[in-house]
Formats: sequence, structure tokens, C-alpha cells
Amino acid sequence: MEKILVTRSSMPTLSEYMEEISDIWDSRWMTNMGYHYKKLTEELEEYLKTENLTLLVNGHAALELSIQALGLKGEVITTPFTFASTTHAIVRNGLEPVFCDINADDYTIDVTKIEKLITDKTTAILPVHVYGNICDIEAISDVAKKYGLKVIYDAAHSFGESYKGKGIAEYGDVSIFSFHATKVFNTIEGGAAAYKDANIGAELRKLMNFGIKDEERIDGVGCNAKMNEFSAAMGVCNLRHVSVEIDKRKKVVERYLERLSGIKGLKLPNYSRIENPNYGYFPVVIDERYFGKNRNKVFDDLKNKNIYTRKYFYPLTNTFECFRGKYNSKSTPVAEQISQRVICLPMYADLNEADIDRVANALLEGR
Ligand code: T4K
Repeated sequence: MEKILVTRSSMPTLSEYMEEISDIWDSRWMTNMGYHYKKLTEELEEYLKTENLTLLVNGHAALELSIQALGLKGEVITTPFTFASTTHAIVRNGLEPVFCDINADDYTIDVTKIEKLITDKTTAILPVHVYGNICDIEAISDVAKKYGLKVIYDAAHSFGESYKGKGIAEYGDVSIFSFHATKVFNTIEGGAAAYKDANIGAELRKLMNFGIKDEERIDGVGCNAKMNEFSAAMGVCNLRHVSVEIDKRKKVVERYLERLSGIKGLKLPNYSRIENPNYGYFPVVIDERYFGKNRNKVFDDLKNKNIYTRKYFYPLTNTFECFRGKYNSKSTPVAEQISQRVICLPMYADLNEADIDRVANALLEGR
């Protein structure tokens, strides 16, 4: 039986990509905000319905440098039910993550629990639109306004989604996106930050280029986080096809739902609350009491059949070895329970019906 992996990158045809990059052989301009970088920036601003976007080398750099650009200090309220990147971006800025629990419904930050975590050291909230599920933006904005906090959305999973008719990039002081090879839209490696205040953009562009302000002035401790031309060109090509890819993902979701709906002990993703979902992930939360198998058994059963799922997001970031003794996942019980029960099934545009059925059969067998 052929391997089915948790995802498979979308790519243009080789000839389309070759055509897109051919000018680089004339210009010899391979990085440092060249033609393709500018072209992709403009096209993405239109697609994501935002006027202020800066492309970076990856989503993590977009997040880490956005935190630096905002000049945050002290404590940042966030959730542990996310990829390592979210928490690491806070800690690598010398800040303290304060973990808020998630809600059991869509796994985003539980807004009813934010306020009691605020101290006089809190400067920001960093929620995650996890799996493309949109956080309770109004409630977060209200609490941020009340206490004078910044809001940075980790929108790594929310490419192209919108909320109340506006692009998701328009919310918060900053929203960051990931364009990693495993994402709905990719630039091989890549990411972006969207922001309202143009000064944040100026700061970001400086920090991603070693802090260089102009030829003779370096006034920030920056790094090198520029997206190169080959990545930007891949993005230009992939953007032409992304709507079709999302439609294909929708068909995959429909088949999964056909096969798995109504089965006791399986909580399936609910995309209906997202205005225009990108179908990036298919997370299933398994309750062993009703399903008859636990998440780890399902993971192993599928692996034995050459189907490679992922336990996104297990372990919780507040249980990572590198933070041993510092944080306690008991303070985020819902996140702890979901992380022990969740499994992300294979999800990509070209996953065919026979393969979806193979996954569903393997999941349901042996209960
Ligand atoms: N915030 C959040 C909430 C995030 O989820 C992420 C990244 C970030 C921030 C940071 O964004 P970036 O700095 O990454 O732009 C993957 C991705 O590496 C990571 O981007 C992503 N989140 C995370 C959820 O998943 P792994 O370690 O699971 O990926 P990997 O290499 O095992 O790949 C998974 C599968 O994808 C493979 O089995 C096959 C397929 N694949 C992979 C690669 C690398 C391809 O088809 N092509 C490829 O080139 O982390």
C-alpha cells in the first residue's frame, strides 16, 4: 500500500515555475526585495484584502520580528495549543508567555479566561487562529482596549480567510501568516506580517535586514529574514491556483464528513462558522469512551497501514522539555485534554477519494 502523508505540497507545473524565474538569469537579482518579492507583495495584499504586508523568510520570523517591532515588554498572554513557533517567538524576545486555556469548541483562546491572567506586566495578547478557526476577535479587542494591550494574531493557518467581510489580516495590531511548504498557500518557506500602522512595517523591514536603516545607519538589532526571489516566484505561481486548490480541499472535507459524520466519540471540524474556510487541516478529537479506541491507538493503526497522521498539537508548548519546571499544563486543562485526543488526518488538494476511504476505513477498523 502506498504511503499517505499528512499533507503534500501544492506546486505549479515545472514549466510555469521555470518561466516565472527565467528573468533571474538576466537580472542576477536573487534576493533582497527584488522584482518577484514586490510582485508577490502586491498580489498578496490584494488577495488577503490588506494594504500593509511585509514578506519574510518564514512565518516564525514574521512572528518573532513583529513582537520585536512592537517593542513589547514583560508578559504576553497566549495559548499552549499551537505549534512550537508561537511560544518560542515570545520567549526568544525575552518575554514571559502566560498560558490561557482554549475552548473545547474550536480550540482557540478561551476569552472568558484572559482577564484574570492580566497583571501590571502584561503588554500583549497573542492568540492563534488554530486550524483556521477564527478567535473571538471582538472579545479580544475589547479586553485589549480596556487594558491598553497590543494584539498579535498568529494567523499561520488562516490564509485567505475573512471575518465580517474583512480579510483576517486586518485584525489586531499585527497578523502573521505562514507560507511553509505544508500550508494551503506556499512559497517553499515563507511568511508575512500584516499590520495597520505603517511604522510597524518600516520597523519590520529594517529588522529583517540586520537593522539597517540606511547606508550609514544601523539602529536596530535585526537579523536576516528576507524572502528570496525563488520563493517569491513560487508564491506568484501558487497564488494563481490557490482558489482551485481550496475548492479541491473542500471536496476532500466533504468526503471525510460523509464517511465520519455521526460516529460516536469523533468530534469533526466545523468549518461552517468560518466565512471562507481554507480547509487547511482536518483535526478529529477522539473520545475513547464512545469511540472504543484512543488517539494513540488510532495513530498507530493508521501508521501500520502506511498512513501518516500528525498529533497537531501535542505536546502542549507549556510541557516542552526546554521549559521544564517553568509552566504547568494543569493550568490549561481543556488544552491538555484536547492535545491528548486530537489527530490531524491527511489533508491536501490532491487527496483522492480512494485514499480518503482508506484513511476512514483504517480509522474505524478494530473498535
Ligand atoms: N504558527 C503556527 C500556528 C504554525 O503552525 C506554524 C507552522 C508557525 C507559526 C510557523 O510558521 P513557519 O515558520 O513554519 O512558516 C509543519 C511545518 O513545518 C510548520 O510550518 C507548521 N506550522 C507545522 C504545523 O507543521 P512538521 O514538522 O509537522 O512538518 P513536516 O516536515 O513533518 O511535514 C509534514 C508533511 O508535509 C510531510 O509528511 C510531507 C509533507 N511535506 C513536507 C515538506 C517539508 C511536503 O509535501 N513537502 C515538503 O516540502 O511541521
